[in-house]
Amino acid sequence: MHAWPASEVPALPGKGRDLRIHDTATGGRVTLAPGPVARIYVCGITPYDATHMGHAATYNAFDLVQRVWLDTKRQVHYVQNVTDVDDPLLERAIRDGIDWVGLAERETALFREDMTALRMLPPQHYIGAVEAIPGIVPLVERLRDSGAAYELEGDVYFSVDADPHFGQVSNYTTELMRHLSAERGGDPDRPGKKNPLDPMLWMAAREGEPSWDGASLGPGRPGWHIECVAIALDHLGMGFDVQGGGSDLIFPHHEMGASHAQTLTGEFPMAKAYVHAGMVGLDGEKMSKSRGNLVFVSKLRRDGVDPAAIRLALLSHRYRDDWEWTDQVLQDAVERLGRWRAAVSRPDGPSADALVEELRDALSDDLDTPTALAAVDRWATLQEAEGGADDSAPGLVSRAVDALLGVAL
Ligand code: 5CA
Ligand code: ZN
Repeated sequence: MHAWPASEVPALPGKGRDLRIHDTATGGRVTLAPGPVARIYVCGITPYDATHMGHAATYNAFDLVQRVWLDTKRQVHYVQNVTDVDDPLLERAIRDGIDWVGLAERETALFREDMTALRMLPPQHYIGAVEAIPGIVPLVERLRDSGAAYELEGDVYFSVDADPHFGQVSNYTTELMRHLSAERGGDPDRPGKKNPLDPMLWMAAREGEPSWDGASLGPGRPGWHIECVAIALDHLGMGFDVQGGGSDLIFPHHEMGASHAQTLTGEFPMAKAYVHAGMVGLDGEKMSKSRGNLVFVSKLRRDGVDPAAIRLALLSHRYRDDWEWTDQVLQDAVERLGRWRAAVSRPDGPSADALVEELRDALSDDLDTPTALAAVDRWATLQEAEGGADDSAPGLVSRAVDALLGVAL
C-alpha cells in the first residue's frame, strides 16, 4: 500500500537529546538509545470511520517520537499497518449495505489526507492486513507445528501458556485480562479453548465472509494480533525500539502480539518499549467508532479549521493523559496559532537559541508538549512586549516549531 507524502523536517542547529519515554511493560521510563537507525511500529487504523481526534492524538504522539529521534540525527524506520479486513469493518459494511473493500479504500484514502494535512511523517512501509496474508499463513503454521497453537473446529488459536513472558506487557490481572478480552474482540467463553484468553490466529472461512488461501490451515482469514506481528517482524525484526498505539491496545492486542513474536523467535522482548497514548473522549466517554461520538479531522478541515490549529490542540495535552475534546480546546489552539504566527512574521525578535534547547528538553522528557508550548508562548509574549534585535530568531522559531512539533507557522 502507498502511504502519504512527507512534509520536510527542517534541520536545527546543534543536536537533540535522547528520548526518555514511559514503557508500559516495565512501568517506568526507558532511555531509548537506538543505533543510527531507530525502529518503530505503530498500529494503524481499522478503516471504517477515519480519522477522529482520538486517532489523531495517538498518531501525533508517535510522530513526535520520530521528530525527537530525527533531531538526534538518527534515521527512523517506521512501519504502520491498516487492518483492512476484520470483524468491525465487515460488520459496518453489512450495516451500511456497501462493499467492504470499497469502504476500506475510501476510509484509508481519507486517513492519508488527514495525516498529510496534519504533517504526520509517513511510514516507510504502510501494509494492509490483506496484503500481509501470504506472510501470516506460514507463521501460524509454524506456531501450530511447534505446539504453541491448536485447532478448534477449523479455527486456529494461540496458546498463551506457550509464552513464559505472557502478561509482561500489560501486567494486568487474569480477571482484568478476561474482562478486556471479551470487550475487545476475544472470545473467552468459547467452549473447547485451552485457556479462555487464547486469541485466534486464523479464522476458518465463514459463510458470506471473505476468505483467503491458508495452505494447510484451510481457507480463512487472519486474526488481528498476528497481522501486526507478521508485518513488524517482516519489516523491523525482533527487538525494535517502540511498539506504539493507544492505551486500549495494551491488552489484548500488544500483549498477544508480543507473545506471538516471542514464541515464534525464542527472543525476548519483541520491543524495547511499549508506548501508549491516553484516550481522547467527548462528553465523558471514550471517542470511538462503536459509540459514534466522534469529531473528525476531515470535518474540521471542511469547516475551514487550519490543520496546524488541530495539531496545536492535540499538542496542548500530555500524550499519556486521557483528556476530553471540547470546542474550547480548539479555540485556544486557534488563538495560540495566531499569536505565534504574528510573532514569527516580524523581521527580528528576541534570541531563540534558549527556546530551541527548552523544546528539546521538554520533548525528550517523555514528550512533555505542554511545557514545550509554554516555552514558545513565553518567546511570543516577549516578542510582543519588547521585540528584539536578532534577525535570525523568527526564522529559527518557525523551523524549530516545524521540526519538533510538526506545526507550520
Ligand atoms: N487497527 C487496529 C490496530 S492494529 C486499531 O486499533 N484501529 S483503530 O482504528 O481502532 O485505532 C487506531 C489507533 O487509534 C489505535 O492506536 C487506537 O489505540 C487509537 N485510538 C482509538 N480510539 C482512540 C481514542 N478515543 N483516543 C486515543 N486514541 C485512540
Ligand atoms: Zn496492531
